[in-house]
Amino acid sequence: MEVLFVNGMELTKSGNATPHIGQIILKNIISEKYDTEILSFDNLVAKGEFDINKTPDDLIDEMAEVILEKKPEVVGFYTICNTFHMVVAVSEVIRKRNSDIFIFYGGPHATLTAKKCLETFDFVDLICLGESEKSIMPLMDEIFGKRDFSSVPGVSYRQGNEIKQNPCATLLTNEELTNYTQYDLGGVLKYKDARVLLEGGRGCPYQCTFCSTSRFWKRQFRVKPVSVLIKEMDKYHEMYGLTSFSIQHDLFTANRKHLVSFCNALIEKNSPYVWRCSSRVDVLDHELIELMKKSGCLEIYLGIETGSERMQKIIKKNLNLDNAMDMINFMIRQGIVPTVSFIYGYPDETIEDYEKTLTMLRKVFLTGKATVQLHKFFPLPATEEADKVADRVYFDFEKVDLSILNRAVCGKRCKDLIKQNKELFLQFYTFDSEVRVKYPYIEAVVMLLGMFAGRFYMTLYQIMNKYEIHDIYKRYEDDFEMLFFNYYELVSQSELLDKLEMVLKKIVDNEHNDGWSDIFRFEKAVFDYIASGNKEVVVIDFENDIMAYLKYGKRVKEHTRLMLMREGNGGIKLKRVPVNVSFIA
Ligand code: B12
Ligand code: SF4
Repeated sequence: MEVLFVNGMELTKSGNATPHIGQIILKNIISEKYDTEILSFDNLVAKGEFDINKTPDDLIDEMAEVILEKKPEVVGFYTICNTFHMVVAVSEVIRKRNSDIFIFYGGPHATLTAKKCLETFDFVDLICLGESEKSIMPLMDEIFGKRDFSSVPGVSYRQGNEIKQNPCATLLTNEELTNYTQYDLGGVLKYKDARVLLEGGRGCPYQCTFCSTSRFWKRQFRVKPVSVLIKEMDKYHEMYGLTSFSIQHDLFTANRKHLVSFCNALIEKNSPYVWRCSSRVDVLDHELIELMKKSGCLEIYLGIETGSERMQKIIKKNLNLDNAMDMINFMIRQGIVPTVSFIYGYPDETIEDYEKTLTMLRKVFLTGKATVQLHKFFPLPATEEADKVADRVYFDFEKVDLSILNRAVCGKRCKDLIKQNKELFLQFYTFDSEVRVKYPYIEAVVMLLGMFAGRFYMTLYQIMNKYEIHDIYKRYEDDFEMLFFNYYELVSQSELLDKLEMVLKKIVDNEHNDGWSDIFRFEKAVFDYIASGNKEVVVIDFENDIMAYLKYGKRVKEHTRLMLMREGNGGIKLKRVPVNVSFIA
């Protein structure tokens, strides 16, 4: 094997098998000349072909072993903030085991930390900066040729004791992007119901202070021509029968004219496709949302980031929050599901700002039709927000954001790397602020809201309707702390859900005077019945009239008996029966 591209080093138990668009494009470019393969460890985990039940340090050796077994001459790693330590640790082992292998990096994290990375790790031979389509072939020709990189665009490399950085090639135009479509998503798409990751284009014209996208793509917004996008969708449909698309672009909706013609084209051809994308509320309006829905848009990811007008300005997101709520509500009325994402723990955030975020998050949750996310701010290298705290951060393994570091596979070697190289691993460092000290485990609450929104919506609705999120947090802080610390020790998703359910039950039992226990019991019974596949009739008694609650949202204290039964199509039916009727098994 000549070239091996490596990605997917999260190694979570659930296994994240999404194919990586960038590496597929690069592989396609060089495959005509070089024997090239892509290796995703997360994909192997998902397929049960890479066992992660080993000590974290053994996992590093094991990953290096899998790479070495393929006997590559060149190994290129995709780098992203959350797994950069794994990439570095694995690279070090590879170099020790076989010093002939050329090791190079690409992707956001290495691009944004290139100079420091090459200065620090002598086993990294070269870094490709940013967009790499125009660099990859000349680079390969030099690696397999004279190894004179001086004329390869957009690379940084070591020459003697000096770090050289070549100017980047011009970024791809909308039309040029068209040349880099990857129909065979690495052979991963086998299932008819799979969701295709379709590259919509690149670059976001905004410059939020916590985000690294603007630096990476140089704020140059590009979008693939409508005819090309539709052709790609048709091709996936033709090849695999696929109809569900996830359009990958930080801001697919930035160009109104393009978006309108994309939607109209789908409507005109009466397409069977459904699609999702990311957007900002301030580039949308009612008319556009209606059109998007009509053309098959099912979900829109919205980064609202903060519920405080003051913080909106500080992080340069500059959203009008009344308009944001209006757009969210309008999407819901149209039948589009918004995923609304917030961040807390920014350097300049006060308790007042933060509580405004929680209040807005609660408002969104109470719509009953949106997914909410809350992330802890982490300082991404080369961003404006990170600069504000770079001199007062410290590394505390227990305080790293749950969504950024998979602690279960971060062992001594990786921890040492992180501790010794603050600048390169700033994203795993933390700092104190009044909000971060007062609410250290708040993500666990939002996890509860997110993971249980479908299963226990009415129960959660009752709780959220009565209490502000920060009040609930304070009442059950110890339970949330336990959950947080156990998070990565839990063997499976179902174990995590069981623990979450226990916390929810505790809240419900403590507040039993409101009849919440009945609603909780009802939702649990329905879920368990569905999950069990049970075909027998099940009868359950309640202190309250659950049907009245379901119908009118009102609590009526009256002994009720409900019957759950399976329908012919596998669905379930719910029927109220007189309390004096009993069933003989
Ligand atoms: C789609 C996406 C996802 C998908 C991933 C789907 C997939 N497997 O590709 C999902 C939802 C799973 C995801 C998750 C996360 N993501 Co994300 N994601 C994106 C997004 C929006 C688009 C990526 C994309 O496909 N771009 C298009 C392709 C063509 O570009 P590319 O992958 O960068 O590849 C090009 C270059 O990087 C380079 N290249 C890539 N690989 C290599 C390898 C070599 C050897 C070389 C030489 C060059 C090279 O060449 C390619 C062509 O030009 C980007 C933002 C963005 N616009 O890039 C964020 C982004 C990459 N994600 C980010 C983050 C933080 C995450 C999470 C950590 C979030 C979280 N807290 O959970 C997780 C991590 C998951 C993981 N380990 O991969 C950050 C990374 C920041 C950083 N500095 O590292 C970004 C930049 C978003 C941001 N605004 O900050 N993400
Ligand atoms: S957060 Fe979103 S809008 Fe802001 S710069 Fe990043 S991608 Fe653009």
